[in-house]
Amino acid sequence: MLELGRLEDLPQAYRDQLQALNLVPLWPSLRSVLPPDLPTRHTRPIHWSYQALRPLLMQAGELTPIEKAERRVLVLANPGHGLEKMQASAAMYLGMQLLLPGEWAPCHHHTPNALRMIVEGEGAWTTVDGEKCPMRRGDLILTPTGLWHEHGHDGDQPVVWLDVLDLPLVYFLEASYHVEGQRQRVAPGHAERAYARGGVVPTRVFQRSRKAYPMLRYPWVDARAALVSLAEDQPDLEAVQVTYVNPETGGDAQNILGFYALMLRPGQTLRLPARSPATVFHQIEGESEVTVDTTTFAMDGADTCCAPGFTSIALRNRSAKELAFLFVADEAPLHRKLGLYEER
Ligand code: 1HN
Repeated sequence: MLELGRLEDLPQAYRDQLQALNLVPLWPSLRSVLPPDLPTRHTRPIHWSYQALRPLLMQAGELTPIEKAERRVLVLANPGHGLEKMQASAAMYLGMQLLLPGEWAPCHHHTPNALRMIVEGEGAWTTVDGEKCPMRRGDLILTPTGLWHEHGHDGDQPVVWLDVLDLPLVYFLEASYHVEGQRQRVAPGHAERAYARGGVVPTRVFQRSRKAYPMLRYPWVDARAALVSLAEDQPDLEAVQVTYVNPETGGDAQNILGFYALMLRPGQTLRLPARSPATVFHQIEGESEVTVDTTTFAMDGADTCCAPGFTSIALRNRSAKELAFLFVADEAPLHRKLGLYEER
């Protein structure tokens, strides 16, 4: 490969003149923005233990009232990006949010897309675009760009969920902002009932317009049952995985990030190809092991980890008897839309 000139090779007076005119020579930086064969990734393989973070999240509940937080969240930040950037990967933000009994996280909407994966507790709900969605372990609730949302809690135990947002990307695009609103009026209907079975969708006889996001809550009982029946139907299927989709289009549930649920049979090891997007794993049930290139994480209940793009990933169910279930989030829809998606 051609050896390129360095900045120091240029006379200081010349460099000063460039700087005064807001000009930069490309060649000293060309290799760093366009490295050979493999992109530079700031995203590091990182694991966040739920057992370790939970006491600190509960402490946040004592230290900071909801009125002083709006959203009481500990961000799962990737040190490779710098903790202050609050990024798990180039496009993904992750946070563990705590809502205590009786609390209300006020209504707003914003440009980044959000998703909740419920971790523990009962009795909380989030109202998205007028639909009141109960929150139970493993449920996935979409909060797509621009839709009003607020969280409340009528139960008697803390409720915790994992937030996944495309905030780093939207912020990078200088398109991130929010709008405050009033408590929503709850409309009748729960789309997960209207879209309860695969293969059939409601016929729109009188209703002309279609919602961009027809289904907001994806109950864990249904996703889990889909995985179990897929595994029973196809005993030789290696990757027992389902994609959370928009039931009207069959496309990804949201535009930027992709969401999936994956089942590992007892003792199973699943090797995934290296792909361009970064991936996040969250243990819903059972215990597994995630190996990213040469780094191995033991995943216990509600643990979360991330893998940079272009790494090889192996998933292993650590139990010889029990099934293991993982929630997976990635940047694949974004990479596909941009024409950047690769598998190696
Ligand atoms: C947000 O609006 C929520 O609505 C959670 O619960 C996390 C992180 C960054 C920006 C907005 C929520 C968020 C957020």
